[in-house]
Amino acid sequence: MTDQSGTIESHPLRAGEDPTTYPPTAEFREQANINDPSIYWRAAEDPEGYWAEQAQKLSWTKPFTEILDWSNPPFAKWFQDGELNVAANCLDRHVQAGLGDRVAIHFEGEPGDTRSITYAELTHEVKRAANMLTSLGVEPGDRVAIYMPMIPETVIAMLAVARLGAAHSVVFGGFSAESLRARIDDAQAEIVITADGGFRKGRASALKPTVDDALALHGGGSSVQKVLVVERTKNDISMTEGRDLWWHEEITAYDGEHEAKGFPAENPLFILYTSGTTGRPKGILHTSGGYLTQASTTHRDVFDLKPETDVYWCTADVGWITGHSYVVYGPLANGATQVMYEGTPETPDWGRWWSIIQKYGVTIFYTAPTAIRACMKVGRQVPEQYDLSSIRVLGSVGEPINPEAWRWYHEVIGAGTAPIVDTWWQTETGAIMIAALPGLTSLKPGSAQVAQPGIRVNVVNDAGERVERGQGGLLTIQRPWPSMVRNIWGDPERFIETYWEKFGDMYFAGDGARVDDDDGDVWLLGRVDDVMNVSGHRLSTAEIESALVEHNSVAEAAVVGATDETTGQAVVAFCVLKSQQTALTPEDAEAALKAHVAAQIGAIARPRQILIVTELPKTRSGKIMRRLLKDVADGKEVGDTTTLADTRVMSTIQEQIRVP
Ligand code: 6R9
Repeated sequence: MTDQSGTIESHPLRAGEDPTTYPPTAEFREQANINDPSIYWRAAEDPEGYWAEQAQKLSWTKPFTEILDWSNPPFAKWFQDGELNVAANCLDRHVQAGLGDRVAIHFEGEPGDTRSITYAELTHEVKRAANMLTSLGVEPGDRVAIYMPMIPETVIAMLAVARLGAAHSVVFGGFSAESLRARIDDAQAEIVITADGGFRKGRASALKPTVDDALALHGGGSSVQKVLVVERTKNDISMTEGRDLWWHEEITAYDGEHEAKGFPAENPLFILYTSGTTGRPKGILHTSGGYLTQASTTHRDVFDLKPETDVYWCTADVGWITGHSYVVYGPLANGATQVMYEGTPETPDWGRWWSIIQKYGVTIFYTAPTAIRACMKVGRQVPEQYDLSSIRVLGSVGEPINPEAWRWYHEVIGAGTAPIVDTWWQTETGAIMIAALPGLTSLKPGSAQVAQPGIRVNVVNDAGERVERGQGGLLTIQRPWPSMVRNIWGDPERFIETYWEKFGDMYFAGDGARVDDDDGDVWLLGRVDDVMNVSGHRLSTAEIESALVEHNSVAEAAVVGATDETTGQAVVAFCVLKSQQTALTPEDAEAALKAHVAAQIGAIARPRQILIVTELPKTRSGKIMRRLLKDVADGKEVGDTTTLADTRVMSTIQEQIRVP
């Protein structure tokens, strides 16, 4: 369904879908990095050869001779006899190529302070930080926790850790002390890098006190030896003698001489925790050579990056995988110039993002559907006040983009011409797996469309058989890919069980999908497990349920992801209170429990609504029927209740609650 005329075509329509497709214009196609469709079949014929060719674009201190070792599935090894330094690939090699004066990061602080940092400067700072970390005892293989706002030092810290062959574990700054501590303990991190605070929504939001609280939990003893604190907000914080150090004071002792050593391609690069179907977050382990290969390849080809002229901006926080792969590793490995913004899109007003695009002449913009919907609500008159004509490619990530948001993004932000690449991938996949290539693909609003060259996906039924085109099923990935999750940190059994047990040698993504009858485009249909997607962030129903039942007033809790116009899904909890607590008004209980969840997990997990009920619907075997509760939360007619132990429960619940 690709043509060169730039005219709009139609494809067979399904309920709720937009019938229009948007082929690349002849002009875009002409200049695109990838404009020869034979890339798909060439990569399909020899995927390993394709990935090896991409890996060669990095610089290796010791070239690899073996591409993939899949002799012990599901534990893949890519390029394993090769050695490289990930940070040097993102820094030194650009400087050596004479690109030291190119801006790597245009930083825009929320209060309006700005810094433009060239590749030479960034390299210098990372070398100094690497020297500082070495003298604090960081060695190859160690883990360093990073709990930071969106400021350049966060990138510097990540790259300095990577430069030493150690692994970082970045914890999103919105997570609570409990969540931070659980992640520190699981990875046994010896150093935490943090900041006094960061600017969000017009004020300083403290971070260091949360680190203090985290380290004081469970009697105070932890793996952490040192806490390095970057000064950002200058809010009042306390420093623990012998443990806490100011970054700006320490760093003065170190110069910018640091030689990057090569490390094996399978050396751990980072651990990033994500929600799974149980209460305990999983430490997703990524390694070096394969990860960097796929992050950089997809960043270059999916966004059609021209590093000499483009100004790229991904709005994700580095606390998420999108920030790792498409703020730090992909763009820097490609020598891109990018914008990094500290704050929220509505500060000081909803024009902030658009003013940043105008100011820096952003050409490639990558954000999430939830943000687009929030901007839509505010209205097109806001972005229309700014000159967004520099934009030539738009990206979307985190959840399916509904056609209405797609069209708004396309027309209002992309002037009706910029292609939108809808990118499907996961923390576990490490890099983009399904997305259009903007010089080749006729775009279909709402579909992520095509597996990347060298990637093979299949939609299968429960028995692992391919479903007919047009039918829904489970999304699987057929072959190992370079940036795939290597393990769950410290828990190989859970790794096998979660992703591989269901279908043997195929990776089970946890998403439902459908393949189009006409051209095989992939449509994502949402999670098929107990993972919710709130504003593009993954939250586990089980994790929030266990936080709720830890509260002394709660006897039982069930959490569902209700449909929400802006955030995609929203957390709705149903709680049964302990009998002695029934004197609490439902309003008081709701407020107390919302605050409790935010304190336990983090503000992102705070339920939109907590409904106090006297009983939960269960099957005869005692399983909570969340499907029925989701119907209630969505204000829909409640589905089939025949398998309930007590079929009256649902009518009692509906009488008890008020759904807005
Ligand atoms: C990158 C990221 C992964 C889950 C994934 C899926 C959903 C992400 C999507 C999408 C439809 C897209 N998801 N991108 N669904 N279309 N373009 O978001 O990673 O936080 O691990 O979430 O997000 O359900 O399984 P992560």
